[in-house]
Amino acid sequence: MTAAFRSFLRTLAANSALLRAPTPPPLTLVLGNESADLDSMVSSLALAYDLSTKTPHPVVPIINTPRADLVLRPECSLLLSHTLEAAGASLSSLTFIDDVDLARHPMDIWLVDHNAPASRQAFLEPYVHGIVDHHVDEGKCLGAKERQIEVVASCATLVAQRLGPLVDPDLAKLLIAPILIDSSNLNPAAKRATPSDIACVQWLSSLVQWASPQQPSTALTTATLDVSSPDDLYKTLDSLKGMVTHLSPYDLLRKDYKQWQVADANGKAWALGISSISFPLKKWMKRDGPLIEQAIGHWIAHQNLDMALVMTHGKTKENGIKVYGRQLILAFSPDIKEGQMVVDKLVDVEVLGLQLLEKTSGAWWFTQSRSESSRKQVFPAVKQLIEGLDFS
Ligand SMILES: [Mn+2]
Repeated sequence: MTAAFRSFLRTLAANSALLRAPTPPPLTLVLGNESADLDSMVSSLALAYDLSTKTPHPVVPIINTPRADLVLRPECSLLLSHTLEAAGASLSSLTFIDDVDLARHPMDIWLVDHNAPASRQAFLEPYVHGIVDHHVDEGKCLGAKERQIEVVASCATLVAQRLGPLVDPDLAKLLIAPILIDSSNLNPAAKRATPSDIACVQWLSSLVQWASPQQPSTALTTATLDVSSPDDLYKTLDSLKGMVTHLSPYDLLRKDYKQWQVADANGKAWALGISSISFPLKKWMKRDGPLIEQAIGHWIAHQNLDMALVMTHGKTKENGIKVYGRQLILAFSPDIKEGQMVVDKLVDVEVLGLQLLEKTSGAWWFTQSRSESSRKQVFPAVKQLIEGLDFS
């Protein structure tokens, strides 16, 4: 069994090269979402393996972010290199979005960890053959032969269930990682893990070949995944994921980012971008102060956004106790004159529970009292708000 997943990993580089051939043969592409977090990367790799056992032609997982951005996600590069190197492959075997021109030869596509192509990939919609996702259904790609959309903490849970008996120790370790990360280690207080995620972690954990606990623990600078328990795996990856203090405000904005086009009641398309940043606002403000607002302005200009939401989260000390909290910064393109009206509607959105901290010249700064609401809940709410906007 072990050999099957490992041999799949060893075919990745050659199959990726087929994509760039002058006349590529029939291929199936498995596309993760453009935030390219651990869940998306693992899910596209594992679903590609699952599909490869059911179709005669090559299946290529595609990481939906430029290759250079992998350094912004050290937890992803550690887990992927650990998995690939065990099989005799490497990170260079993977295909990133800037390695291919999807518009050149559109092919059979599976979307994983999202259910509507990113706005700049909207041309792919007619080619979407299947969907495996855990976000709110955006009602796109209705022609797909298979649409599996279930609300669980991690899309990797759904992919693991599909794989079933195909899961070997390597795959189990790969798949359990995003489920632990997305559910805050199955912490009930985080209100993420569903019974499916919990059952899946139990099952996968029993398959992983954990290292013996006697091994000395290593410092973070030489983070290793030869860990002895799911707790250790979670802690190692989570600390890497939380290592954001070396990133500039601009890199923080692009590290975990998604963008959409949403039409308002008059048919005007709004370009909406949402950055998710694991850095509590208080600490970030202390570090970067006015540079934050400046970076958001540059990001809006660079991405051509009408509206930017910057969601920050993390633990801060309140009266000596560490408390998890979320905050939100909202900013608009200078061309948008209706900003204050949008803000007035946004503070009424229940799923957010916003309280205004401050209004500066270019942004509104809030605490988000509904700290369980991540981008997965916030985007549909903001989408609905924009769809209802009528400034005529
Ligand atoms: Mn996900």
